[in-house]
Amino acid sequence: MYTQALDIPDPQHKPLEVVPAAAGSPAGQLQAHFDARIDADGKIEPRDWMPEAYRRTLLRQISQHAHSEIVGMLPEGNWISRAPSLKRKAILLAKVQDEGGHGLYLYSAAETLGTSRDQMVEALHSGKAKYSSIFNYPTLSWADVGVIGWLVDGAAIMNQVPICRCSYGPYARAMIRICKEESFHQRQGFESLVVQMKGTPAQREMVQDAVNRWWWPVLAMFGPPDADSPNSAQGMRWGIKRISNDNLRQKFVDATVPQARILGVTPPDPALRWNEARGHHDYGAIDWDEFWAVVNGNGPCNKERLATRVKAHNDGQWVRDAALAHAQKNQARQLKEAA
Ligand code: FAQ
Repeated sequence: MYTQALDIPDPQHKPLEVVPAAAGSPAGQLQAHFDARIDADGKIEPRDWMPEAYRRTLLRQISQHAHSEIVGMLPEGNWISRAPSLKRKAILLAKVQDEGGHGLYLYSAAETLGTSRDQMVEALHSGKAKYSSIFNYPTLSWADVGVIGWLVDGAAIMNQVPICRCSYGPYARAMIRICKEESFHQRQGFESLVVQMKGTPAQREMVQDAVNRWWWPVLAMFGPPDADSPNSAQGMRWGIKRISNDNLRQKFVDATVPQARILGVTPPDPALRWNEARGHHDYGAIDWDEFWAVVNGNGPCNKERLATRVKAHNDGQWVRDAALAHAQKNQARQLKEAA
């Protein structure tokens, strides 16, 4: 349903404004080399010189992204033991496991920028690091699991396909596999909803109720409007961000409205209509006060999500200790054999 074909160039994307190198200075030459590579749409690799601000921006975005995948396991994870059939349970288990895998690829990509997994996990657990607002909303019914696949994974793919062309090699390569898996996730969510919509009136109502609750938080997931997005301009000049928050949101609405029609659900937005002149759907105002409240830790489930993550991490300490002891034993044995 969603493919790499979604990744059309953003007409507002401006090429990097090359900072002139201070003639002959080694720092200037490094900067000029970096700028030229970005300008030529080349890749920056971990051992390449990069400006400190580029490294910090990537670290911020990739670690936030990794945390989102890990915290994102929780809302759907709540339904693994309550899935309505063995088939749905197996699918959900695999999906949640995939999200864990995405978090791990992304932590690995972030580690290439010179930070440790422990530092990133500590930032998440202490509440310093951000993760996606969307995972602070509750999953109240089984229909929520389908709607997360359809809408949340759908929004995630829309945002992430352009990151496959990110200028930082390890992030771009991680995203290729992640997007393939997210595409499967989105389809399974849609398929689950198709089945529910063919069910009883109560099942159809349950799906509509889930759509009503998730629609607006999903639109907010793309981030603040371009005019209020402090990181966008630089991120786009560096080739980290390829399409702006508002343009991605618009692409998502345009792609999703026909899917809603096929399903037989109505997005909860009276202002939603096709605008022939613009060639896009118009949509109503997003509640940005709610978005910032959630981002700043005051959403419906922020405290519960963090507490669950911290507990899972602490409960797993014995596994990390055992793995470390095993590795140390193996290393000692190998040294002895080599001696
Ligand atoms: N939630 O200046 P911008 C998924 C923050 S993965 C929380 O526009 P930027 C898979 C932003 O960090 C979902 N905070 O920032 C899945 C910044 O704060 P900072 C995650 C948000 O970086 C599916 C401030 O607002 N995806 O769903 C949010 O240029 C199903 C100003 O914003 C990614 O992370 C938000 N929604 O653009 C898993 C993709 N939006 O750091 C399980 C990669 C903005 O300055 C089940 N990330 N903020 O303190 C990106 O593409 C970008 O980082 C954006 C934000 C677009 C999220």
